[in-house]
Parts: sequence; C-alpha cells; structure tokens
Amino acid sequence: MFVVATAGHVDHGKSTLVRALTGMEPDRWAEERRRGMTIDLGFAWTTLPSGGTVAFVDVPGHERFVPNMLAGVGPVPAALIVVAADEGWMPQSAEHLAALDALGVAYGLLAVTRADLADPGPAMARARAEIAATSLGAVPAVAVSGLTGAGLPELRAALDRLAADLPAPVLDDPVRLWVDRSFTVRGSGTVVTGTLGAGRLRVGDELELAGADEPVRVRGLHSLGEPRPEAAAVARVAVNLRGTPRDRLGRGDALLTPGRFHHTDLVDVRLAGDPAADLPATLTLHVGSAAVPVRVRPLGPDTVRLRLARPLPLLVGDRALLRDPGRHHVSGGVWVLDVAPPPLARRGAAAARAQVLAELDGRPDLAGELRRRRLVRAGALVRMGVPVPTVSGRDRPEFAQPVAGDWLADPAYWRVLAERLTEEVARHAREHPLEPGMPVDALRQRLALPDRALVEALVRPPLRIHSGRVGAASTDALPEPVARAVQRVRAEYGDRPFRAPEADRLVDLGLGPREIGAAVRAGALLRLADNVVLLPDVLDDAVRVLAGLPQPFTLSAARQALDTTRRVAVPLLELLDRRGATRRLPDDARIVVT
Ligand SMILES: Nc1nc2c(ncn2[C@@H]2O[C@H](COP(=O)(O)OP(=O)(O)OP(=O)(O)O)[C@@H](O)[C@H]2O)c(=O)[nH]1
Ligand SMILES: [Mg+2]
Repeated sequence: MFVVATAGHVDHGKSTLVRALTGMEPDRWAEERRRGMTIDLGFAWTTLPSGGTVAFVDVPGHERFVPNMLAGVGPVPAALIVVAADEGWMPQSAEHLAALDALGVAYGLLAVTRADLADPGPAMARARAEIAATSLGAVPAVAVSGLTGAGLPELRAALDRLAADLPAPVLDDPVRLWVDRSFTVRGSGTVVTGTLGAGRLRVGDELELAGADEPVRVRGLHSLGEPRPEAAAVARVAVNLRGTPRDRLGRGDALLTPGRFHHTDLVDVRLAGDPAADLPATLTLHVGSAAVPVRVRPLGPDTVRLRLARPLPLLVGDRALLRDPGRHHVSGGVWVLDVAPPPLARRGAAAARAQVLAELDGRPDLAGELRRRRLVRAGALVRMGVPVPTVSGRDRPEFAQPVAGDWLADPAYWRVLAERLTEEVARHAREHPLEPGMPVDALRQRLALPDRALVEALVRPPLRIHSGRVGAASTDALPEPVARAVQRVRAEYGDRPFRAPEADRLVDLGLGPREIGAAVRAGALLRLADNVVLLPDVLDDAVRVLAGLPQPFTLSAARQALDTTRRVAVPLLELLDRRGATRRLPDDARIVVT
C-alpha cells in the first residue's frame, strides 16, 4: 500500500477526484456534504492497475481549515496536487504547495481537474512551474475530469509509477503513529487512525502514549476496512486500544514503540527558507499530525531554538513546519538538529551554540554527538534518533564501545577524566594520609560524573578500588595470620569461587571483623556484606556465567548457575548492578548489560 495526500485550493475538485478514483466518499460528515466542502480529513482507497493499493488522505482546501490539511499531509510523504483548469493557480494552491515544500515532500503528481470546463493547458503550465521550484521538483501532470471520467486511466497509471518510485519503508524501525482521528466504537471502545510510515503493529502490542503512565495495548487492528492481526508500513491503520478512554488521546498524539522516543519541549532547528530575523516570536509548529504553539529564539543566521507548549516525540532529522496562524502564512520548514539541546545560561552561550549548530545538518552523527555531549547513554542517543551500532567486536567502531554499562564517552574526554581521577586520588592521599583511599562517591562528585559505574571504569592499575575507595594497591604485606587465613580460603574455595565461608567457618579461620577489614583494604578479599566475603577476582567470571543464561534471568537462576546460596547471590547481584554489569528490571529479573 502507499498513501497519498491531496492538496489544492478550495473547490478545485480534490474530493470529486478521490470519489471518482475509489468509489468511496471522502467527505464523511453530513455538514461537508450539505455545504459541498471538505472540512476535515477524508480517507478512501482503491486498487491500481498493477494490483497495488493506494490510500488517499483527502484534505480540505478552504483557508480556514489549513491546520486540518497540515495534520493530513504531515505524516504522508507523497502528494496529489489538484488545480482546477477553469480557475488556475489560487492562494491555497500556493499555501498548500508551500507546506509540502516546507515538509520536504519529494514525491507527487499534478492533476488538473475540471478539464471539461476549460482548456487545462494554462493552469497546467503555471502549476508545473510553481511545483518545479519546490522539494517536489518536476512532477508528472495529468488533465482529468471528475465529471466525465476523462484522464482517469492516465492518472491511475501515473499513481502506479509514483508508487514504484517511493522508497521502501523501514520495517524494523520503531513505530511512531501520529493520530489523525479518534472515535469510539460501541462495544470496542476507543479507536484511533493514522498513517503508519515505518515499522509494524500487531494485535497485543504495547505502545507508549505521551503523558500516560501505563502503556496502552493494541486490542484490534484494521486496515482498509478489514480486521488484521498485523499491519506493516506503509499503511493506513485503525487501532483499537484496550482500556484507554477516548478523551486520553486525539489528533496530534502519537502512539510509540515503548522506550524508543525522547519527548522534548525544547529543540534547536535549522530553517529552510526565511531567515530567522523575520520570524515572529510565537508561531505554530506542525509535525506529524501535531500542531503546537512555540516560542522562537533566534540563534544563528538560519538556526533557532523552539520552546514547545507541550512535549513531542521528536527525532534528529525530523522535518516540520512553522506557520503563523494569524497571517495564514507558512513561515517555512525546519530540520530538527537537536532534541536535547544544552541550556543557554552563560553569557555568550547563544553565540557559541549558533556556531555548533552551523556544523549540523540534521543527519544523525554518532561521533559528533559524543564529542558534543562527552558522556551519554547509548539508549538516550537512540531515543533522540541517533543510531548506535550494537554489533560487538570489530564491526563496532571503538568510540561506540560503552565505557561502563551503556555509557558512551568521547575518547578524548575519557582520557582527560582518567588523568583527573589520578590527580584527585593523589591529592586526597596527600590531604588525608590516614585514609585508605578516596571514596568512589566523592570522586564521582569531583569529576561531576552522573554514575558511580563511570568512576569504577576509570580506575586503572596501579590504582584499585577496595571497600568503596580508590587508592594505590596496598603493598604492605598482610599480617601473617590474616595472610594464612586468606591462603586457606583460596585453597578451600578456589574451585567453588561463588561460595562464601559461613560465619562459623570464618571464626575457625581466625577471620574476625578486624582481620576481614584488613584483608579487604589490601584487596585480598572482596566484602559483599557483613560476614560475606569472596576472593577478589571472581566478578568477571560471575558476569561471564550470567551472560550465558537466557536473558533476563531470575535471582534463582543466577544462584543455580553460580552454584551458590542466596546469602551470596543477593549482594553479589546488587554489586554487579551498581557497577553497571547487570541491570535490574522492574519485575526484579536482571539482564547482563552488553
Ligand atoms: N464540471 C466539473 N465539475 C467538477 C469537477 N471536479 C469537481 N467539480 C465540481 O466542483 C465542485 C467542488 O468539488 P470538490 O471535489 O468538492 O472540491 P474540493 O477540492 O474537494 O473542495 P474542498 O474540499 O472544499 O477544498 C463540486 O461542485 C464538484 O461537482 C470536474 O472535473 N468537472
Ligand atoms: Mg474536498
């Protein structure tokens, strides 16, 4: 299936043409039929000579309903531009074309309608010239009459060729379904419709809805009027949502693959067209089926910061449109450059930001994001629309290897941090000569790092971590009895490395709290909890064993795989969580972070 939105001035014959092509009525409302005018979006579809299906989103031409028109064309990458032979190029012909251009629509057709009323030549020549100057470029043109049916076979053939030109949808992309309609069906509850541009939807899927705490569940799916278990892009879909009240969502909301989108009310964008100086301070941002008031703050010659009245799930590279609703004027298109931009608090920050933005082009750029953000979670980047390769080994560029957990770091910044950590530890040792190292959390604060796991990952020999402190590895020999006791632990537990001596065995070995403390400070034992100690070098092995389990795994599966007891498994997993080697899920199962 492919989806085309109509465009064109009021009364130029868009709905008549859709009706003639599909045999379906795009004007759904009695009021539309009474007034002979489209007010809101209409939907219809038909089979083409090739056997493929085209679905139309029919838009209103009247200037009062341009916001409805924009909600229709926003998520649709192809347009059928309609101009009447007897009236020619008119104001909303121009405004609709400007909107398509601002959104970067690159695929389209021109139909000169009402060709039974006047010579289509002049209207066609003017429209072709106007369209050629936009993102659509030179488009095929057909003269038609919705009344007599003349030209319809040629138009059908042209639609088939257009379908063949369209890029294939990306089926494994996450779903972002912009809702263009919502209604209630008796017995089924809330139904929303939209154009699925990428990805797949299945009955039973959970989806995220901005502002809702709980995911919503797909109870039923329809496409082209038929129930289906699954719909793959590109498709017009109607989604029945289990247990979601109708007033929870409507046009401009988006149903999303959970966890894959960043909701933002602050974006930095590049303007296509008008220079920033001419923009009013408040405008409406149209993206997908949404229309949101924004405040505009100019930054560079063609870059601005937009503060949205409500957050939207936007991605780097999104195309959107700014419109001045008061003046009925499409101010121009925008490319989203950054969906999580830094605050501009310091003097000169705006000018510096303008320089950064001058380098960006809206194409996701992982290396550049790391350079600018210095430290960022891979998941956060993906949610901004910046893909992070997940393949391991040589296929993954070195800068895309996580430094801890799923944290990525700019390599140059990471080296600086490692040096600063060494300096801080040395300074702490000078200032506190009696302390056995600098607490990890104090280091985290000094280096302004968001996660302890980052501090731990920065510690390299000859520094080491023991008992939550970073210090030079102790070179002092342990007191003789303690060293002997540790030796015996090694001999007894070396082949069962995740078993810990029971409390009475520790007493037998002569390992009281003071002796254990000394052994832990010297790095000879690893303390998981009071009276629970392991040999210090077993953590990597534990992660390896856990990585071999089906993911996610439960505490009990981990305990069995490690051949140990709850007494060890519970604090061991908690330690691995803190180090970012494992992650605890809301249901208490865990995964190994790769
Ligand atoms: N003679 C003739 N009349 C047409 C043709 N196409 C449309 N009309 C007439 O033009 C008028 C407007 O047609 P619509 O199809 O409603 O126009 P529209 O572009 O959908 O209008 P809006 O949705 O309000 O923007 C109607 O009276 C149609 O019957 C045509 O090819 N020939
Ligand atoms: Mg109409």
